Amino acid sequence: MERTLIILKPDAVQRRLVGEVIGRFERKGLRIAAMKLMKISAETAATHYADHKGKPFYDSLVGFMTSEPVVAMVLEGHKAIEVCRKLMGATFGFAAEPGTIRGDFGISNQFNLVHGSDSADAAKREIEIFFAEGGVIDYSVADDAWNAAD
Ligand code: 3AN
Repeated sequence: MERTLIILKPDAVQRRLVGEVIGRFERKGLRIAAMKLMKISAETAATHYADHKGKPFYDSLVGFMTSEPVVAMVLEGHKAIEVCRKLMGATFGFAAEPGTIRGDFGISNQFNLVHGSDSADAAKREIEIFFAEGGVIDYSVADDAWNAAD
């Protein structure tokens, strides 16, 4: 079992796509291990996007992510990181394949609805940033064994 940090960005919340996007992750076979509606502070955004500091879109990205509430969640499941990235689609909405979240609901570069950790190291780091106070719940679901079987 693997965990990943997913953020439904301000555009997903503003466009009332929270249920639609979470539904796609759930239907695929991932379970919610933690979830909260929150406003991201400037400090949290700077820590989370430290790798992008200095890039031309950095200030606008941090401004966008801190502008309105987001839903931060930890999803858990077999190969959760890769599965979520595939469901999300390519970074830019205009390039993302139809059938993916970004491909179906957006056309923008930066307003691309959802963030998902891109590696195991990133997932660990990002879960610690967004759920520093804890709140990630360990539990199992009935089909865990089916999903993890070869
Ligand atoms: P992903 O979210 O697919 O992992 P990253 O990590 O390369 O993509 O970029 C993080 C976020 O920064 C993206 N989700 C997007 O919102 C924004 N971003 C990345 N590249 C650009 C760009 N060239 N112009 C505007 N925004 C960008």
